[in-house]
Amino acid sequence: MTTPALLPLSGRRIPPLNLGPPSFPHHRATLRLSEKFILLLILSAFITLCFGAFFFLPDSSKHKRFDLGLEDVLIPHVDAGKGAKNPGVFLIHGPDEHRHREEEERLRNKIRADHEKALEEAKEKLRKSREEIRAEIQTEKNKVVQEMKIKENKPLPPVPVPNLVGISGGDPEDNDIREKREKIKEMMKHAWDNYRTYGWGHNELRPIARKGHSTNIFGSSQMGATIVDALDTLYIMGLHAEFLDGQKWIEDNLDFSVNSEVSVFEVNIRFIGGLLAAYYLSGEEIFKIKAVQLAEKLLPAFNTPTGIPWAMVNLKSGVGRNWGWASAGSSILAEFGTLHMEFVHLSYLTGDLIYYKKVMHIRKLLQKMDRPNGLYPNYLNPRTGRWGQYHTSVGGLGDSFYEYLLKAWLMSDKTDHEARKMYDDAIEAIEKHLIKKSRGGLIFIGEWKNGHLEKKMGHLACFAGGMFALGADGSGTDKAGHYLELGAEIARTCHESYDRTALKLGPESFKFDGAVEAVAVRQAEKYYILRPEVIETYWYLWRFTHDPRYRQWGWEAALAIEKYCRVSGGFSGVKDVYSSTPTHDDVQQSFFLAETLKYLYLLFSGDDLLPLDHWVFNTEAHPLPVLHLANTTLSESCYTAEERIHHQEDGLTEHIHPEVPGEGKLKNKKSGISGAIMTVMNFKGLWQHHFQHDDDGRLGEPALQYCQAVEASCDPGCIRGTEAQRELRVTG
Ligand code: DMJ
Repeated sequence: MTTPALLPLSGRRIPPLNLGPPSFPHHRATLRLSEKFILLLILSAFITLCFGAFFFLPDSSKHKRFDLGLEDVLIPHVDAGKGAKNPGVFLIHGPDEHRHREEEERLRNKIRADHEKALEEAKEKLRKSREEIRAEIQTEKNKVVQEMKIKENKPLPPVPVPNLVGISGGDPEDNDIREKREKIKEMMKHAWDNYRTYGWGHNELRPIARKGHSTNIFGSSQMGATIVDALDTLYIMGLHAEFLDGQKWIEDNLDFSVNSEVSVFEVNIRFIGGLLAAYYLSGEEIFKIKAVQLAEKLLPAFNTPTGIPWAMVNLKSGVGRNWGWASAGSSILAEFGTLHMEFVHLSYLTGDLIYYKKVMHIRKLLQKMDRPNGLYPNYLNPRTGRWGQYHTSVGGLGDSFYEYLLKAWLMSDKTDHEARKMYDDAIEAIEKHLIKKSRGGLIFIGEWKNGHLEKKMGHLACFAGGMFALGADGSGTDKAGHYLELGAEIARTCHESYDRTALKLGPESFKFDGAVEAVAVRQAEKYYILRPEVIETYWYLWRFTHDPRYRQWGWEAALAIEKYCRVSGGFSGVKDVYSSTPTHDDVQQSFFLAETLKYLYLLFSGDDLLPLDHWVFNTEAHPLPVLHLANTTLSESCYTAEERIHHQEDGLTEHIHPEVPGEGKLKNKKSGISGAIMTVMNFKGLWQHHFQHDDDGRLGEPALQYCQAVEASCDPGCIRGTEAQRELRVTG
C-alpha cells in the first residue's frame, strides 16, 4: 500500500464522483492533514468575523436582529399577502389563517389591556398620599406575617395535662403576713410597670436612665426577656391584666428567627422555662408553641463531636461556640447540665424524643467520665470530651447542675433513680471536700481549684441551702435529718453575709479567712445585683420547717431591697453593700421579677400555693409540674419532629382518644388500622415501647404491616422490626 504523498495545494486532485457503492481505495472518508488545516483556517476566519460583527456593529442593529428573531419565534407569522416582505417566513394559508389572525389579535389585546391596567394602577398609586401607600405596604406585610404565624403556630399533638394543683390561692390567714405579701406584690407591680413604660420589648430595664437594657447572654436582639421571665410571677400574684399584656406581646412579637447569638443555658432557663411555666399555669397554647419553636433553634448547639452543647448558638445560622474565657475552649458544667427539666417537658409535650435524648446523652457521657475525688470539674471540652481546669464549685459554673440532678428525680415523681444516685454521690463528695466550718462556727461551701480549697463562697452558692433541704427526703432515713440541718446551716451563713453589711444585702462573694468571716474583701465582690439565692433558701427552709426566722430574714431582705434598690423607675442593683450611701448599677435584672420577688411572695403565702409535691421549680424559679408518667403515652414518638409533621400533613395518621391518658393511640387513615406504637416514659433511662391493642384486644395483619412501615422511619433508639414483631406476637 502506497502512502499518498503530500501534494501542493494547486495540484490537488478532486476524486471523480462515484455514485456506486463506496470502495475504500477510491473514496476517502477522511481528509488529508493539509486539507483539514485549510478547512480549519477558513472556519476560524468565519468565526472571528461573526464575533467581530457582534461586538463592533452598533447596538441598535444587533437588538433589531435579536428582537426580530424573538418575534419570529413567539408570534406566528401569517402571509401578509403578495407584498410580503419576508419571503423566508412560514406562510399560513387556508382555514388556519383566520384562527391565527384571531389568536394574534387576542394576544395584542391582552398585552394592551395589561399595559392599561398597570398604567391605571400606577396613576392610582400616584394619587395616594405617602401615608396611604405606607399603610398599604404595612397591611400587606402584616398579612404575610399573619400567614407565617398561622403556619408556624400550628397546634401540637395533644397530651394529657398533668395534675395542676395549687396554681392560685395561698392566702395567708395572718393579717401581718397578708400585708407583707401585699407589699411584695406592690414591689412586683412597680418593677413591671416601669419596665412596661420604659423598657417594653427590651430584655431588661435601666431604671435610672429609664430605657431598655441588654447583655450578651440574650444576643443582639430584643427578646423581651423580662416579659417572659415575669409571666408566671404575675400569674400567681393574680396580676392578670399585666399577664395578658405580656401574653399579647409574646403572641405579636416574640420571634426566634433572628440573627442573634444567645446563651443556650440562659435562654433555656429563662425563656423555655418561663414559657413552659406560663403554659402550664394558664393553659394558653401559644406559650407551649413558642417554647417548642425556641427549643428547635437551640438544637444545633448540640452538634459537637461529643454531643456536649456549645455555650452559645446563633439562632438563625445554628452556628455554636464557647465563651472565650472558659478554660481550654470548654463548655460549662452548670450550663450544659441545666437543660434536663425543660427538655424532658418538651419531649413530654411534643411527643418528640429528640429533647430527651439530647439531655440523656449528656448524662450518660458524664457517668462514664473519671471524677477527681468524686467531684465534677466545671469545664468540659465539647470537642475532646476531656475535662478542662480542675475547678469545682457549688456556686457559679457548677451550681444548677447539682440542682437539676435532684430535680430530675423529683420531676419524674421520684422514679428517675439514676439521677438521684448521681445527686447523692456528687453531694457526698462535695461534703467531704468542699464544705467546711469556719473558726466562728459558720458552715460554708468553698471552691476546689487544682487540689486546693479556696475558702470563698459565692452568693450563687447560697441556693444550696434550699437544695439540701429539698433533697433531704429520699436521701435515706439516717441522712434526711442531716441534710435538712445542713440546709439550715447554709441559710444561717448566707444570712450572716447579709447581716454583716451596711445595707443588709449580701455581697456577690464572701471569704472565710482568719478573722474575716462571711465578708467580701475585694471591691469587685461587694456588689448586690438583686439576686434571689438567699431568699430562695429561706423559702425552702420555711416550707420544710415553718421556723418563723426564715420569714423574718426574708422580710429583712425585702425591706433592704425596698430601701436601697428601689428608685422611681424600678429597682436597681447596688455596687457596694458595705457603703451606707449606695451607688446604683442601673440594671433591673429579669431574674428579680422571675425569682427574687416570686420567692418572697411564696414565703408569705400558704403552702397550698404551688405545693412541692406537685411542682418543681427550675433554676430560674419557673414552676413545672411533676410528671406522673407511669401511664403517659407519647404517641408517634418514633418519628422525628419533621417526620411527624410530615405524617400529620399527609393525613396519614390521626389520634384516637388523645385526651385519655394511656389511650393516645394512632390510626392510620389509609389502612384504617387503630393499633400503633406507643411510648411510655418511665424515666429509668429507658423508653418502653408498646403496641396498643385493637379494640377487640388483638392486632391483626394490617397492624403488623403498619408497624413495619413505621419501623423504617424509627430512630435507632426506637424499637426495631424484629423486636416489633416479637412484641406483636406477644401482645397480639
Ligand atoms: C438565675 O438566672 C438563675 O438562678 C441561675 O441558675 C443562676 N443565677 C441567676 C440569678 O442569680
